[in-house]
Amino acid sequence: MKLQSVRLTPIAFKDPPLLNAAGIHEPYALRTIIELESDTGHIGLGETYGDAPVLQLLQVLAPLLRGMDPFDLNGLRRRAQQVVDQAAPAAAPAFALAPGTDPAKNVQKLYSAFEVAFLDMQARYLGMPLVDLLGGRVREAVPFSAYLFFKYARHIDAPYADDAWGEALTPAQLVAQAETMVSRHGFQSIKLKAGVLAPDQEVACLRALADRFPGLPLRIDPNGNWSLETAIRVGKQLGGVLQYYEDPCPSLKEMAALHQATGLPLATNMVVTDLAQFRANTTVQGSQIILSDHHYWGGLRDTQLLARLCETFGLGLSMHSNSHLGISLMAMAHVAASVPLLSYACDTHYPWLDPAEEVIAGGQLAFHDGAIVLGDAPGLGVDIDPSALARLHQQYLDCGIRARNDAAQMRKYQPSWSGQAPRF
Ligand code: GKR
Ligand code: MG
Repeated sequence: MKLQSVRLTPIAFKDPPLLNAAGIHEPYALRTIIELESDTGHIGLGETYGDAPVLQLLQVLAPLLRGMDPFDLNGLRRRAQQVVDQAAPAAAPAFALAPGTDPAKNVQKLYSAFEVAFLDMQARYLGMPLVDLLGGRVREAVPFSAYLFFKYARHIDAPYADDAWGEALTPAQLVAQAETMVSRHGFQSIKLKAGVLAPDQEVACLRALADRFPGLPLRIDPNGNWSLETAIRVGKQLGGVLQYYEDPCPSLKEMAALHQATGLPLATNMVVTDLAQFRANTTVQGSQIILSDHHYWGGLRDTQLLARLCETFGLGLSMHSNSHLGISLMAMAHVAASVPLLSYACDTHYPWLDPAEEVIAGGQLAFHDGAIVLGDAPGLGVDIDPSALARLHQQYLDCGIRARNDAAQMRKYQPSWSGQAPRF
């Protein structure tokens, strides 16, 4: 089997005004959709970042893949490395909250984007679900958590109608958001994206959630926006209700000091995002739970490797998320179903997706009791809806956004906004 065509389509989909430590989501989120086709008529799909710096590298790598055997993952890795080595030095990202914008991860990002599509094609060729190609399923259903955000009712500059979620800035509004999300999808744990309001207000929100959902595991993620002192104070207040405490402080050193001071299990998708940081963490123990993300950890097989390492070093494992569509969700679900160590329900932004903005045939995927249930369809188990892809590509061309920048977007509301962390 040989790769005959490699198509990249940048798309933009509507994204609600979700608040975070760096600022606020823009009216559109960007992704790149990858479609491979082989000389045997098999396809392979992938979904990754759509920001211009990543897209440019993907566009350089894509033609180098034509004629390749899709089983040659080492060949893919070599080519991804060459493309990054030969590229002009990457500029520092304007927006650094999400590890996906970090140019130091470019090889992993490029490799992962196509690795998923290569694996999808391999599995379709062999007529098996991707999870079975990855070694077989250790679970049929992959649990996800409700991912709550503080949010405004409307974007300052969206050319489309307000979303139905409304504003969420108070404990009552946040509880209402959680009720909708939990009753709609059956999630059995809740994560609050924090680092937005004053910490005491966020503590009040978490307490309101604990009162409304007794027994449901709760997490809070201020994305490194709290000083060590604040994180210790809040940790002592919330210790009893937290399943884990996610990235309260910005550095590994502070996370280690926080763990020492509170004994709380700390999770991260910010201070352990590659193997060098993983090694550093084993000596200082700044994080006890790694939130993996195949998009920047180097793909599905490297996620499996990370899971083995977490097992070896006695760490927990779960998954991080950014705004995404169904191809990414299925890639997450297939690899999560293949690793024995999946200690907690994974994060996903998927419930924030407007159903009309999905690119896969058949529309938005459904959660069953908060989980994605893997079927027996070959590969990732999803296909592209060509008309949705064309519409979302047109939206990309029209929207003018070329790289995510939540801080710049926030300056439209608050001109003096810096997005500097830690703010509290
Ligand atoms: O989408 O606003 C967001 C999140 O804050 C995202 O950018 C983070 O990368 O979800 C992520 C996290 O868990 O840190
Ligand atoms: Mg996080």
